[in-house]
Amino acid sequence: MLDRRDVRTISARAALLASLAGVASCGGLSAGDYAVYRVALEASEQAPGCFPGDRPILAEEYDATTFRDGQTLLLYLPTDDEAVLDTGGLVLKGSTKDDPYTFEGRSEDIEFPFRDMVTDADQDGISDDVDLFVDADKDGDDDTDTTSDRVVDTDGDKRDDRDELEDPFVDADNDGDEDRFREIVGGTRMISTLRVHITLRVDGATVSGDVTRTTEETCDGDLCPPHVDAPCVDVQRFRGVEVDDPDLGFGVGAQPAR
Ligand SMILES: [Ca+2]
Ligand SMILES: [Ca+2]
Ligand SMILES: [Ca+2]
Ligand SMILES: [Ca+2]
Repeated sequence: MLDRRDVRTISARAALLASLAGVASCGGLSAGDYAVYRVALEASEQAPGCFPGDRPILAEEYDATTFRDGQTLLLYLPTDDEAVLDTGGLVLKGSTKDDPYTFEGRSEDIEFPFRDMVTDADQDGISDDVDLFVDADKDGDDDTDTTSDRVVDTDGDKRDDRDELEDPFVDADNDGDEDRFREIVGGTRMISTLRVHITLRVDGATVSGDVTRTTEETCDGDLCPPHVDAPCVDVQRFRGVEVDDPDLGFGVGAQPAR
């Protein structure tokens, strides 16, 4: 089981290996070239943040396996500077200037969890409870001041819109929806981030490296929970060999391998 210090140590080691490798070219590939590798992935090592409440489930600490997951990696160079790694499920971009190769991908999923149905008669997006000037009938007079604005009747049914008992349904635009209410979305955002980082060391016809997946939940706004779980860092190491004359099928119409 990895803790954060272990993750940092691995990162430091990876950086050291990268610097020791120097500036030698990555496998001698240039624009238009590709290489296919079949690799065996070890069981993943997960940081405490991958478990509910950041607490690893005790029994899982004793889990062990010597089985490996098999995966095919396709490395190709669209340009002399750009390296792309297709893992079958994800396609990640990297640079040919890195040795070993490093590939990065990142996605963000943003949710606005707080929504509320409020009165917003003038539909300006500000709840009328806190709206300093409400003017649904657009006559320039504040609807909340019954002295200056004596009648507000946007749907022309001769019933004052401000009194829900007098006018129980206001629908000036005839779309079947009540005009005085509106769903307001709170400013608080929950952000789910996935980052994938792959290091790929090419040594002749063999490869090795690691896949680090980091998933993180963060919150931005006034209504955030006091505690958000630590990021889940999941590391899988792999080793493999280059496959000569691979029989590959991709995308639409691709034939499954036999
Ligand atoms: Ca309003
Ligand atoms: Ca008005
Ligand atoms: Ca009315
Ligand atoms: Ca309406």
